[in-house]
Amino acid sequence: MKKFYIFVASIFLNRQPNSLKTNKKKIINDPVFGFITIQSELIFDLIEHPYFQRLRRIKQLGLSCIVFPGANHTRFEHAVGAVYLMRSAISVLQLKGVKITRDEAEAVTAAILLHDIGHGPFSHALEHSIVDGISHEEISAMLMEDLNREFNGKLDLAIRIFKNEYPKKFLHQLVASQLDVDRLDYLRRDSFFSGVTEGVIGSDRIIKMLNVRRGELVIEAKGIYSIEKFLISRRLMYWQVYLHKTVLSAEYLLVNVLKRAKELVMRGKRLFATPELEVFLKNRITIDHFLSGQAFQGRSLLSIFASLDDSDLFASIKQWQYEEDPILAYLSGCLINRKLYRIKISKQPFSEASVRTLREKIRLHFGVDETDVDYFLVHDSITNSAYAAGDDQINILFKNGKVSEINEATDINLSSLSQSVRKYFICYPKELDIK
Ligand code: DTP
Repeated sequence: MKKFYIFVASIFLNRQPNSLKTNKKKIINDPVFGFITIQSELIFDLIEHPYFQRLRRIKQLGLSCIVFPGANHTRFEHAVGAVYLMRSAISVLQLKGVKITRDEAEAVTAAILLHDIGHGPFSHALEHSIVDGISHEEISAMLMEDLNREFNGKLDLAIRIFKNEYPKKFLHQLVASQLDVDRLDYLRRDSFFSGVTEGVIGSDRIIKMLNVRRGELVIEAKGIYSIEKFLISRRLMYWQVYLHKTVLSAEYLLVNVLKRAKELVMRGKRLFATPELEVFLKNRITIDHFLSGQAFQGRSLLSIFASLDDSDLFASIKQWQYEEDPILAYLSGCLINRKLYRIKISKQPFSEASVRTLREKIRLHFGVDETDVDYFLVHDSITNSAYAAGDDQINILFKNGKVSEINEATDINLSSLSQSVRKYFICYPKELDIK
């Protein structure tokens, strides 16, 4: 009878009752790694959960697909790929005599599966636009705590590992460090889907070379060339794909669309939006709203966030092209029809005089107030460093037992990869170009 009630309740909740499923095994056909078998019941149940299924609707690379049309893969397959690599890493380390218990293996796998669960629509592109002052890692941690309550504490250890509160530091390093399985998966995957072969790395070789010394992850010296290639690939992928100038132009347009929609809604205008998106348009959501457990429309903010995805944004933006507000209509139309702003990149900041001239041109061309010029002009800088030596450095283990940081261990000069590279950019509508 109890099973029957669970079954009926699950129909109303539009969920299949996991407790009634007998065969909790899954084989996922991944285009990068082939067939990935999910053997653990906990991992199976987490994958089935709506919080995780939402990742199918969040693009891994925000709007990179506007330049690389194949780059439509999602956070879902990235997380599953990272699980596959985590399993390989665990087996390699166990074979080398590193003690990892069955519970630890399951927990570190759950941690990597859920590490990106806190990403919002379009991943990094809107990270600070949807919610202010809180990172996706912090939201991932909150969602894990929420799942942990639902899973009766089965994620206790996974959360400690994720937050680096567990004594075996190398387990956390496999999830989040300069050489974690997150990066090993995303470089290969993003390279595969974007078609940019510069990102291909020898993840198999790197994993085979993993070891642990004094509780921390190290790479055996034979793997040094694979690490050099990994660092260079990361640098190339950042500049060639993630921070490609046209991708930046599109992502800032998206940021401005959302900013304008918020401004109008806060002034009392009614705009087309799903109930979930409406909460984020009507309120300036900060970390405090999450921490205080504030509810909106009778639902917790966390559960509202956990049902927001790319489709909420795209359906609205399609509609906003026809809004009476000319700025929102213009920005939305530009994004939907790929009429992207011109973007210029420079190693030096753009002169104040040139920015002032451009602002004036925009004001006259569009007939907008000085404050609204910012919707048509983006003027900022971007930075990236492929590797940041520090507490969380990549360490190489030599045959004699000596451990050295990669920069000391390698015979080439990798120091430029540790430098933070800054580039300045300016974006504005193409029709303003001087003919
Ligand atoms: P990292 O490990 O590189 O420090 P992270 O924020 O911890 O980065 P994530 O997995 O959340 O790790 O993000 C990395 C992924 O997001 C990877 O697929 C590259 C992509 N990415 C990063 N920045 C951008 C961007 N501005 N636009 C598009 N994609 C991006």
